[in-house]
Amino acid sequence: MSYSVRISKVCAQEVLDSRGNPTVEACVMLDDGTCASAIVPSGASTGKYEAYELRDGDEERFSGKGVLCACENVNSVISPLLEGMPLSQAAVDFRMIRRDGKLNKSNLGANAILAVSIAAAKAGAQSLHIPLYKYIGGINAVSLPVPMMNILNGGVHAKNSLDVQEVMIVPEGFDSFAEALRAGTEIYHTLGKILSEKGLSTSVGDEGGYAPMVDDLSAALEFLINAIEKAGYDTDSVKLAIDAASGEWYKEGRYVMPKSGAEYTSEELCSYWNDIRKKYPIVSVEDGLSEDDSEGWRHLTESMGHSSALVGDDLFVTDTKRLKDAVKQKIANAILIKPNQVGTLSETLEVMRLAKESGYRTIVSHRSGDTEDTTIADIAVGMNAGYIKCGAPARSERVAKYNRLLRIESQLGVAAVFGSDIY
Ligand code: 2PG
Ligand code: MG
Repeated sequence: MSYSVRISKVCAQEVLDSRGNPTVEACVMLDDGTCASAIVPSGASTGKYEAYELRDGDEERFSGKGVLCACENVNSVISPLLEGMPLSQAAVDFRMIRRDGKLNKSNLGANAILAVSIAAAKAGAQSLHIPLYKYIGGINAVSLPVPMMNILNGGVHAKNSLDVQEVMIVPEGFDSFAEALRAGTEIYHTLGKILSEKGLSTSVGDEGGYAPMVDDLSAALEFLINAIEKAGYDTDSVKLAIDAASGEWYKEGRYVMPKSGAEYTSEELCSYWNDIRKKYPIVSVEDGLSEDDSEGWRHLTESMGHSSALVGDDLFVTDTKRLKDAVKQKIANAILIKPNQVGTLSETLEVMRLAKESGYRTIVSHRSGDTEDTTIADIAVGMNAGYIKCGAPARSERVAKYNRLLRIESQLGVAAVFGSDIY
């Protein structure tokens, strides 16, 4: 889409994310007086093929995590590059990509580029007086994603005993997003009560899920099933999902779990996931194997692909080329979508289109370090993604996305459709 409005200025400033780490907020101004801003999130269990997050490395400020360089790149390189150009998302994004010149956007920083890319989309929507999801998806943007709610945290997101990073509930058997969110939230509160009755901690991890000292994954899953039932629901309508983030465990061809000390070969870990899948109502396993274990992924897809979503997060890093290769090799059947893994909105939408054409499910996702920015909710609706992953219904940066989806659902009214992969 191209408009007669032009970009008049772009600027950025350093703000904080939910872990208190600095991040980039960019603002795009148009010549019709529109001004819109966006803030980028930041991961902890980052995939090794992700786009480059530019940080200052000055140990005197925020232990080296400052982003003044990235902000300066917006103010003194990107702004002059875009000033005066007509607002067209693809043109804006590709001009920045070309100027950066590196595949991983390490010159300007993917954090600098993405903040501008998303702010440009918001400015476009605002200038046309339409919501962001409509700007992204036009008249097709009607479907609300099923929330995958990470209510029990482990891995590098929590200081507890659980090696698996996320244990989620998936309330999919409901008529609306609002009903699904209500169920998920009631289950979350019930889980809190169960844990505290057992004398376990109800303090939370980075994504708002509880982080108790549980024995292992089976114990965590049992807690969730108990909470689902005690809250008055059942496992026909509320399923389970996990994000193993197993790339964190992969050392010289073996999986070594840092907390429990357990060790697996790729084949053993595959069998473990298959066993867990048989015992529990699990519909999705994310990063069950490392991004560097393609042989293992092939094996996992053959053995489990018919019965579960096998989601590639670190495996794909929201990259079209990596997804294309996987489609050819028949690896995984679902992709996690994180705009900051690739660095522009245009590339994010491109990989989502490819996923849909290739029959892969799409799950739009937050990062463990996130902010009040709710763009991923609009991307999920705009692209009719089957699912969204944005943590527990606790901590404002997570709840902001859920609240945005509630508002979108009300706005769509009878046109709203809830459910996975309808289109
Ligand atoms: C993940 C994400 C979000 P991080 O692994 O899926 O839950 O974590 O942002 O730390 O990569
Ligand atoms: Mg993940």
